Order: sequence, then structure tokens, then C-alpha cells
Amino acid sequence: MEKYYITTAIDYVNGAPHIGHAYEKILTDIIARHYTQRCDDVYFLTGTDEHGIKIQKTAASQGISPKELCDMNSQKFKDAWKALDIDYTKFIRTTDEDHEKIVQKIFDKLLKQGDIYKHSYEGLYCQGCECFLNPKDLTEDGLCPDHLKKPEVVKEENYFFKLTKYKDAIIKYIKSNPTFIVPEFRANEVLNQLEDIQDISVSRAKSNVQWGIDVLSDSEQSIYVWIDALSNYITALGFDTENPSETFKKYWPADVHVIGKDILKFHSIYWPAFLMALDLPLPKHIFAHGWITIDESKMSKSLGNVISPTSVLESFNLEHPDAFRYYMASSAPCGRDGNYSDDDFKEKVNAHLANSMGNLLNRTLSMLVKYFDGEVKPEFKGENPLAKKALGTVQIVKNHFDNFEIAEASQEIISLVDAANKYVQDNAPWTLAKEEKMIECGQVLTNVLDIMCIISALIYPYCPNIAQDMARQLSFDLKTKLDNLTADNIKCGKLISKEDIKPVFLRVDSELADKSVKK
Ligand code: ME8
Repeated sequence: MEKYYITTAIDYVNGAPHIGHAYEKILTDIIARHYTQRCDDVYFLTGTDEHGIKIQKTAASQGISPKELCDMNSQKFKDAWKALDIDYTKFIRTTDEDHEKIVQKIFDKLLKQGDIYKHSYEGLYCQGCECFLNPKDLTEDGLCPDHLKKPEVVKEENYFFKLTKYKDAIIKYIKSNPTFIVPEFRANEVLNQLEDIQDISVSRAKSNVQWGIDVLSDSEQSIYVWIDALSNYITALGFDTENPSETFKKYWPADVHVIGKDILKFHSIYWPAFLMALDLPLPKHIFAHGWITIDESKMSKSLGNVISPTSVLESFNLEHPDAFRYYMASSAPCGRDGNYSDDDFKEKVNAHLANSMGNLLNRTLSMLVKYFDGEVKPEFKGENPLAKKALGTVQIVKNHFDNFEIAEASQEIISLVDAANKYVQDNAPWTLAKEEKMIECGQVLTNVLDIMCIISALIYPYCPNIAQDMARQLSFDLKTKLDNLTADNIKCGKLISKEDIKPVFLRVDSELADKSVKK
């Protein structure tokens, strides 16, 4: 694998980030970090989506300019991603000058080649979706099914993109590439939507929407959000209609766009059509994750249950984001909805990260120090009964990542931890030591430590800080590529002293968490 180009959706900046936004960025960061363990060149793009009527209105309601709102909120997203150790390559803002210029050129090219035309139109516009809705998709009460708000009737002369021209090619592409849409069960939804697809509006009248990129050849119209937003995936790399950059040539097509299920239509119908019109190859996968609910309820401002990701870190007094990352990433099977609850969070991270994984390392190193002064002797090395399961798990985890099964992969890692715990329990090195069977005792400990190195590598994408603490105590090089992992990782000689043993994850304090709930 020479390169891996992965992107997230770019978030609207009409509010601060919540844990639904965080879920997506965590999943993407985990996939990106996993692929750094398989290839040398991973490009991870994220950013913010800053134009449109929603942002214009929010800014007006706060008495500030749209640009001020964008600057303020875009920074909040950046700060949140920093706190969550989201290690992106580039953060794009759709108000970046170079992005705006290229979007204008893309629009101009499509207009000149006849894929975009002007048309007078009356339709039902949902601000939440930032798109026109098909009357047949509304609820019985005439509301947008996602936002439960009545769409406004908009009558305008707009530019339209000839989506219908690409319908057959997109259907063919989806049918002949069964892994294009992940999970596969969503492909049928998309094919159904394609059945009655219409040409789509790609501009709004300036008189109604001022906060947008101007159409180059028509100062009365501004480019409507989706052609602007979707283009970020190529403008970020330096795409240009005349002279695309080397970076673009190297990384495009994207290996995967990670997005939420609500915006699948835009990514698997509109975006492929725009790309076909630009004569560019399509992304390899569109991975649509599910939605995060809070205590089983939909997150919404009106319910007052919107949780910011940094508030979780603060209320549990976490020194790093690993537990939150792990919990979010393992909250739902591929593409399904997940849920956040304080109690479940505590229970899961205490059980998996503190009791199973952290304690295993801590006990094993402590016994090595107690019985052997922290030294691994050559006679401790031999056949490792855990090797087969451990190396098998590496393969299984890789396969899961290839299918974007991030929670499923985490379960396999924990199952390996459980197997190693059982091995310790079954072989009772403390009894072996009491019986003065020191070589056997040393072998059991070394076998576990060798496997802990593999576990640190596998858990690294989810918990980079914990993995680094583990690897340091094991003198293991975390940069080892997954394909180069063996079951022989621990070097003979003095491994560790008592004072260097450090618990890698402290149990989340339940009293502290209870206080935070009451806050
Ligand atoms: O849709 N659970 O922006 P956005 C999980 N700007 N994911 C969630 C979520 C939740 N509760 N709420 C939102 C947009 N998301 C556009 C995207 S891409 C070219 C333009 C996800 O701020 C949502 O599914 O409304 C989307 O993938 C991302 O957060 C941004 O949502």
C-alpha cells in the first residue's frame, strides 16, 4: 500500500462541536493511525464547512458577522480535536481563499461544458439539511424527516447541475463496486434514492443567501453549499481545473470518506456525479457511520442534552483522551447507531482498560521485578502458546479495518487481552515461583510480555497515550509495522526496575464522575 488518503465530513460551524462530531473524528483518526502501521504515507483531512444560510442566520442572531462566527467556532473544533489527539494532516476551512478560488473555477468549468444550467425553480428548502427536499420524503405533517421542521417554500432562479445525466453511470458504479458504500446494507437505500433523482440546485440567489462563494460569471448568485463543501476533498490537495498539484496527483482518489449516515446521499450520488463531470476517479469507499445518542435519546439543543467532548474529559478528570476515544470507537458495530452514557463509559473503560489490560501489564512486570529483578533471561524464551492467537488477532484486526469495523476490531483486541489473562491465571507464575520452578515462571512472564507488545501495537490507534506508556515499559518500538510483528519482541537482559513500573490506566473515579453528573 503506497498511500492512504482519508477524510472526515467537514462540520458546520453554526455551533460548537458535540460528541457526535467527535465520534466521527475519533473513528477517522483511529483508521488513519491504523494505516500508519501498514503504510508510510497517510494523509488525513478534516475541517469546517462555513458557508450557507444556516451560518448567515446564526451569525445575525448573535449580532456578529458570519466570518466572525466562523473564526470563533472553527477554532473550537480545532481545540476539541487537539484535546482528543486527532492527528490530522490538514484542517481545511471552506472560507480559505484557495478553496474558494478553486470552487469558482470548478463551477465555471461545469457551466461552460453544459453540466450546469440556469433554471427557474420553486421548491421546499430545509435549512438543517441545506438542501431542497422532495415532497414525497416529508413526514405526514409535511416536516423534514431529519430535522422535524417545516421546510420553507423557495422560489428562485438558480443554477442547476444535470444530475440526471449521470444517474445510470452511478447506478452501474454502485452495483459493480459492492464495497463502494460501507456498510453494504446502505447501498440499497442509495439505489432507491437514485430511482427518482432530479437535477439539483447548485446556487442560491444572492438576494436570499449572501454568505456563499460568488459564481464567477454571475454576481447575482452564490454557489450553494454542497458543491462548495464536497469539493473540499480535492481542493485541500491542491486540485485545479487546469493544473492539479503533485499532492493531488499523489493522493487522489481518496481511499475513504468517513461520514455520517445522514449525508450519504450527497457523498454517494452528488459527489460521484460532480467527479464524473470533472473526469476524475471516484473515491474507493464511502463509510457511513451511525449516529450517537445520549442516554438513548437524540441529541438536541431543545432537549438540552448536547454533550461536548471536552466536558467528558474534564468531568472524569482524564489526563488524556484515550478512554473516551476507546469508548466512542467501540460503541457501535460498523454503520450502526451508538449511545453514550456516563455509567456505561465508567464501567467499560474500567473493565477493559484498567482491570484487564492495564493490570495484566502491571502484574506481569511486577512479578518480573519481584522474582528476577526485572531481567528476562535467554532460557525464558521458547515456544509461546499465546503466539498463534496473537498473530491471528493481528490479521483479524487488519481485516476488520479493511471493512471499517472499528468496534469489532477492538473486541478482538480485548479478547486477546482476556486470553493472556487466562493464560496467567491457568499457569499461576506465583505458584511456580513458590515451587521454585523459576525457569517455567520466567517463561510464563516472558510469554505474556511478548504478547503485551503486540497488544500495545493493536491498541495504539485507539489509545495512543496508553500504548506509548505500555511500549516504553516493554522497550518495544511502536513504529513496528503490523506485518513485521512477531511473537518475539522482548529483548533478553534487564527490562525494567521497580520504580519504572507505572500503571498505564487508572480506574475512572466513580465518585468524581457522580459529582460531574450532579453538576
Ligand atoms: O453535515 N452522531 O455538517 P454537520 C454521529 N457540513 N455523527 C453525527 C451526529 C451524531 N449525533 N451529529 C452529526 C454536515 N454527526 C456538512 C458535511 S461534508 C462535505 C459536509 C456527523 O456539522 C454528521 O453525520 O451537520 C456529519 O458526518 C458530521 O457529523 C458533520 O455534521
